Amino acid sequence: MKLVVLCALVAAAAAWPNFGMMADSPGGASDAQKQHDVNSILWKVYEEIRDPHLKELSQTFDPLSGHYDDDGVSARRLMQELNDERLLEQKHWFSLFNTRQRQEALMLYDVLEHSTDWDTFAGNAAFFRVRMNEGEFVYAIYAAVTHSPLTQHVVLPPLYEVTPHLFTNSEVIQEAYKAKMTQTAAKIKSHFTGSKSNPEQRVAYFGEDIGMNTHHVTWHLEFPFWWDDTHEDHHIERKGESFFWVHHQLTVRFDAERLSNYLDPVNELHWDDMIYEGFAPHTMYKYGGYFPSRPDKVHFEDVDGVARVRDMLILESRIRDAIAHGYFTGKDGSVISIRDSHGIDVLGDVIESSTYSPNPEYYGSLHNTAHVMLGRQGDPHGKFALPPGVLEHFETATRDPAFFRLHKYMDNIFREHKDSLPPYTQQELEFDGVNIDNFYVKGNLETYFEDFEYSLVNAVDDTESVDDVEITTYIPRLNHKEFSFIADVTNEKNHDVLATVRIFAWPHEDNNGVPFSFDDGRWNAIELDKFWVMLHPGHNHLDRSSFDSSVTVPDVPSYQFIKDRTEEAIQQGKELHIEEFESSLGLPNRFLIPKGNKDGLEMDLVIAITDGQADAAVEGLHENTSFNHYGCADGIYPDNRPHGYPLDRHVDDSRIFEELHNFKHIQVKVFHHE
Ligand SMILES: [Cu+2]
Repeated sequence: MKLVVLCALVAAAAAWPNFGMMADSPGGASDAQKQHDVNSILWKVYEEIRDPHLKELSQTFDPLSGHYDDDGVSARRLMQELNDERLLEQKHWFSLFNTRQRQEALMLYDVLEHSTDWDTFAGNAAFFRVRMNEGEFVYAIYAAVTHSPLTQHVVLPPLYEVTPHLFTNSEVIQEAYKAKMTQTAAKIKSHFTGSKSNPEQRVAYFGEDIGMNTHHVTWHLEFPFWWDDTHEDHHIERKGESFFWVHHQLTVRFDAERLSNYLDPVNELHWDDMIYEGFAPHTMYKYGGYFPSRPDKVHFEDVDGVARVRDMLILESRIRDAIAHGYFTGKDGSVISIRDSHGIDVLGDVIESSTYSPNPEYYGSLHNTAHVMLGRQGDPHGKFALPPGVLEHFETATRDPAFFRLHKYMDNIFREHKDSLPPYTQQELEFDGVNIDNFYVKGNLETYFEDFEYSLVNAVDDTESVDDVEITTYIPRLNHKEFSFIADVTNEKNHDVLATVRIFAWPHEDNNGVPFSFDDGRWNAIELDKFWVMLHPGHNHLDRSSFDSSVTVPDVPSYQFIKDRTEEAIQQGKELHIEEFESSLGLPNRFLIPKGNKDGLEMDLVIAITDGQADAAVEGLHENTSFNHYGCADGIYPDNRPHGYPLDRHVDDSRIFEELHNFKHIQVKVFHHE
């Protein structure tokens, strides 16, 4: 429910009959009160609860007496597990890819999701916070706040300040402990993992950016692979396709960052090939030791209890067979055709795999198993009792450069399917009566690094009798100057027409200076923006700021900022207004364009204006362009077209595009300012 108005309204109205405006927030508490409780329940999550009311609730609340829309089935189930002492101990690592741990976290998610009033939600949160594993607890809270109609307007505090260990180098964490022990305030400099002898270090700012990590974690929270329609109140539309798209965009963006840093695009990882790049995470669990390392150039090994390399090859060939056939086989032997625009959605469900996969028994779970396989290559037989690897957490996965190689492997499977569809014809792409006369960028495409500071106060242990000292860390992060896309567009009709504006860019040439073909370029296209406008008869001047891009969101504000604003609202009896931060699903706006370089990273920039009436799945899109294009977990996805349209299909003859009046293709350069 964290998505913008357009998506949220549709589902909330259906799922929650009492849904109203912010003032009478559903569930019997104000938004500010809910925000206060969520802030407090996640604060110092490894310590005792500090908020007196929640602390009392943790002792007095009885989950069996709460109000639920499932007759208390979920609450009774979790209480039974608790009383039977089957739940994972506290102060132990947690990984979502561990089946039993995930089930436990989801048992609590179910209890919260089925709570119909705030007293029940907050009571359960307090009760289980002191009785369940902290990692499971945090996951359940994040998932429930994301999806519960009760928490529609609650802003989740940045995960990197709730569980900083997963985002911060261990050297910095140790400094933080020292600062706490000596009661000396500290502002600690963070470095990216690795040394300058490692070429991968040049792009570590991408995989280790905490805003990018937040985007990735949030996507997986909004579109969970465990989401089961039989237990939830709605179906998540185009989840498999969104899985493809969000990872495709990370893949092509990472390659653009590499080209800017004079590195070759990544090669795909393969089961019968070597894993060339090793990785030393320099990250530790709060409880459970260091994340395991992997040396350079190791061959994939079977992982005990997970899968054999051979199993992975078999799964892959079954999926490739289905692509070649143009259909999957369902559990009951039914034929599920994928030779159309919807095919990518089925393929995404199969590859991830999610509960939406038509036949997980046969096609397996390529993505999730691959993450665990790769994560365990440091200790495949469990000889050293190491905890899960970075790839076994969405928070940490992108730190390992092998993540992008693994996703390139899956991205190429997706491409095989997309290439099996017929190219769009000129007729399909035309938008009659609409001409783009001029297209350019106003302002400079210029990137730079800035220092970003965040708090580590939740990383260290303490007790109520020991005062907090300020402990923060700062790390460089990529940003860009503001610029605008300008398009002069003529509408030859004598009435208004609704139009969809789609803007993409791709690097002009590879690391050897060889220009990409239009077909390769368009596959590597970074989506920069998508919005709807009403074109009036005659001339229209479109001026779209880079800060308004629907691909991106503002960075999540600090935990302290959210707490301060909440307390202010409560004290003054006012409404809380932090809605611009309700969704952290998009990429941080800082990451809109890839880092430039001193020669200027040459890019192809294209704009396509297509028929908005045919594209729009919802009314009024031109009045509210702030939807998030990475998907719409709880409502109708606004665009009828496939993600990446009109560049999503193979292009035999680029003249088809170049001759369109509703398409423009220019070259630009992105510079970097040291
Ligand atoms: Cu992912």
